[in-house]
Amino acid sequence: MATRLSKLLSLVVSTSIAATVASAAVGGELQKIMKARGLTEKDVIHAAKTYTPSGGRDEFIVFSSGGQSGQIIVYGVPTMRILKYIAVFTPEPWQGYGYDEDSKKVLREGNIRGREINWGDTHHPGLSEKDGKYDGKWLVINDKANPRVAVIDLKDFETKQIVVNPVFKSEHGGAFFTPNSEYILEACQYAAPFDNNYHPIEEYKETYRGGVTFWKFDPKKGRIKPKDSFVLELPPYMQDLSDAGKGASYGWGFTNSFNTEMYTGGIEVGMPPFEAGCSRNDTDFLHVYNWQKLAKLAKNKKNYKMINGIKVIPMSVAVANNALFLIPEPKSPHGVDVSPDGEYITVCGKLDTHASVYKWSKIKKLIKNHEYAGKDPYGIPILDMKKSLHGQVELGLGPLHNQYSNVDGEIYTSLYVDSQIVKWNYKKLKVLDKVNVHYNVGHLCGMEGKSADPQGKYIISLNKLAIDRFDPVGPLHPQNHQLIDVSGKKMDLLVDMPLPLGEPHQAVAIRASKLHPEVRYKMGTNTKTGKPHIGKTLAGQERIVRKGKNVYVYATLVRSHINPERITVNKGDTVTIYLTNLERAQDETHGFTVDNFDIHASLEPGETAELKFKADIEGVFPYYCTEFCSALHLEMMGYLMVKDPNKKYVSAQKLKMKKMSKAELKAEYDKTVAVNAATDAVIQSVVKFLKANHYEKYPTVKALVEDALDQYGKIPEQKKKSDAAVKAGDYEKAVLFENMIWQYMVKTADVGIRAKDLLVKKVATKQSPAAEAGERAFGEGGCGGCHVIGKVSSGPDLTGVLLRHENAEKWVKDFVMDPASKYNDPYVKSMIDYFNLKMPNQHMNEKEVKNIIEYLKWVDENANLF
Ligand code: RUQ
Ligand code: CUA
Repeated sequence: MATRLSKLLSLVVSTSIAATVASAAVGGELQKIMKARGLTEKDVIHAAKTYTPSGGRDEFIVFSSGGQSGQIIVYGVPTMRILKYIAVFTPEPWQGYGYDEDSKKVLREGNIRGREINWGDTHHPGLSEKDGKYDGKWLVINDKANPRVAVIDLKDFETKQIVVNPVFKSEHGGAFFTPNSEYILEACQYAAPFDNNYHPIEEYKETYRGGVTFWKFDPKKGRIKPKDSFVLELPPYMQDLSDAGKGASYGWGFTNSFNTEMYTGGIEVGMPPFEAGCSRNDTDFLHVYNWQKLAKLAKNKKNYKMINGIKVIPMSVAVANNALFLIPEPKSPHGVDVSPDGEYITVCGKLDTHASVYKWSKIKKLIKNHEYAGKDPYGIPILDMKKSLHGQVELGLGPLHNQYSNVDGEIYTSLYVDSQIVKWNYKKLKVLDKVNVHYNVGHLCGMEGKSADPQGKYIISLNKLAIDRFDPVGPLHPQNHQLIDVSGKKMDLLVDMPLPLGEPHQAVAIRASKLHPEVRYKMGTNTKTGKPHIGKTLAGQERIVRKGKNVYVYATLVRSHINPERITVNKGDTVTIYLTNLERAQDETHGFTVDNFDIHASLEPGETAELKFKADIEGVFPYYCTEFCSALHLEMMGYLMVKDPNKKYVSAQKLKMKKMSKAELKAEYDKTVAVNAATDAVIQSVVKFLKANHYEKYPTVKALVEDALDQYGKIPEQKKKSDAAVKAGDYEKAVLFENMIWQYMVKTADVGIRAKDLLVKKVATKQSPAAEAGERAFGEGGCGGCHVIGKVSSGPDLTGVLLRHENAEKWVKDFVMDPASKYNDPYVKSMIDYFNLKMPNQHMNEKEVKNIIEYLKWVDENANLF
């Protein structure tokens, strides 16, 4: 046991700590926890591999499709912590998506034939590429149910564009970028007529069609250009997953299919079901096409037809130009995945136990020599399967998808039926390892595992069923993503993560360091277009404009008020509210709603949004900020008052309130001014400290100081108004302005003190691990409730406590462990009298108290900073 434990500890404990000390100290406690929670050594190692301490970051960021939620789920690896849901095809109120006018415009780009669609079946997220590597700029995802593709900007993780496929009626094999983000591939799934008319199923072979759409992408602007995009018409085989060639196979694309039988089912007329007829043949077809050539063809009118506003290249044109071929592949295949160098194309046969590895150089040679094994009923040349294959490997039951790693030849494949991930070598055609997953894995996600530069390290298994893995929450279970460490010879399953938001199909992972999201927008930005918003409103420009029955409100939000605070309109008016968040501070988002009107906006720093509604009911409606943004968040509100212009309102003002005398008001004014002067003195002392310690040298501190000064800079304007009120003899108003000054001072001090605390940490001597643990124990043990370092609060200041007593370390230790034993000590007695409080027993252990003493030593070393 002793050796096993020390082996474990050397993994768990940082090697910088002397191993012997560490195992003695941590071992005891760790062992206790392991016993109490029933954890094995292996469990603890898995925890250590995935746990990240508070404030720590992940190495990779995963974008997972949100399935039927129509959203995207963002989480970190290895912690598997969910960071965000990106609203894509579905309204999402927190982000205001679908509840403010600008995001509604994006969502409504997804209307099909003039009709609103408010959900999506998201399947395959794709990251933009440069030279086949992820560049961290754009993310796209497809909707299988309503054939659409959406573009998300990774600067702010917001959906910017949705395009509808005008000819497909269903779509699955997208969205996949070509290696320089020239195009996004989107392959059809269920074949259907390209036009919008009725065609009887008996004419399936003649009038139903499959296809691949090539969406032209502008990688600079991050938008799809539908006018420059085109569709390749394909037979009504059910096209499935696709992948763009890269490296050796750059310029080509690959798409699987099933139901090359072109079976159409018909249970209701006594036919065997679709599933029986569509898997009769031993093989289906891998479609191989040259998108570079097709793109050139699409430039000339004679090569395409316009259908529903998009260019469609007929199969015959593609065939005549040597741009389309078929290769047989084992029946009902699913994933097709091109190797990092583009030379190998691995196809998994859902109903076959094999993976088939095709070799690009062999395919290329057959194409070059026009060596065909035959033609399909539509005249498309078929290449010989054997002559195109590098080889086949028996993997297990239900192979679906593949991911590559950083090791040459290494590939990972999901086995749906066997509930396993298999690691094998696609060059040597050899199985290397298998690991069980829970249960029925669909896709799997490697770290940049489908790019030209896979990073290895982890595989995530995206399981379709969770069954018994989590606490039951009703018959609908969460989905289960499992993280697997693949850095060693054997795969090691680390942890389960439940995902409760639709069935996530595929996920893509990118190195976190490649993402550079913004902290704030340029003031007044329409975030959906990136341009200045027509409703941009700066401080001082707030106004309400009426044009007939339209009322336009130009409003601003800043901690902690909304300007204007009253909006009065007539019943029947259409109200447009432009809101600008004037904050520049990091994470200072304000939300906005008018109660009862089904509108909501989320305003990140610098953002302007537009809300619009018809004030069709009379009444008084509070509006407020919906994000807890500051201590005075609840006060961040106003009233919308909707009057009926045809009604006469009788005044209800009956109560005569006693008013304050002028002398009383003057006294209140003087008191407020004095409080402000005292608060300002505190601020000035903090500013002095910050300057003396060169806050500008530390970017995080500097940003906080700038935020604080932002607030402080608003004071002179309020002061002017206060002075003017005094001059006019209106002390009532002057008091209110002085109060506003105080609010700004509090906000300044709030951030300023945070900056000071941070700066203290930067300039103070480095804390020993024990002192660090002591500070934590001090905080968690509740000591801070009475003791504030550097200040007398409801208990004495502890700076210098170790100098105040003889044999002080022992004295403090005894006192903390058993305060009552010293209640009669004359010094303690005097303190109890002074503060009218007794030091309570916080039941700390000896270790914690020792650490706290180390922390207090560190405090004394740096006493000049507090
Ligand atoms: S699919 S579980 Cu919709 Cu990507 Cu294979
Ligand atoms: Cu702004 Cu709450």
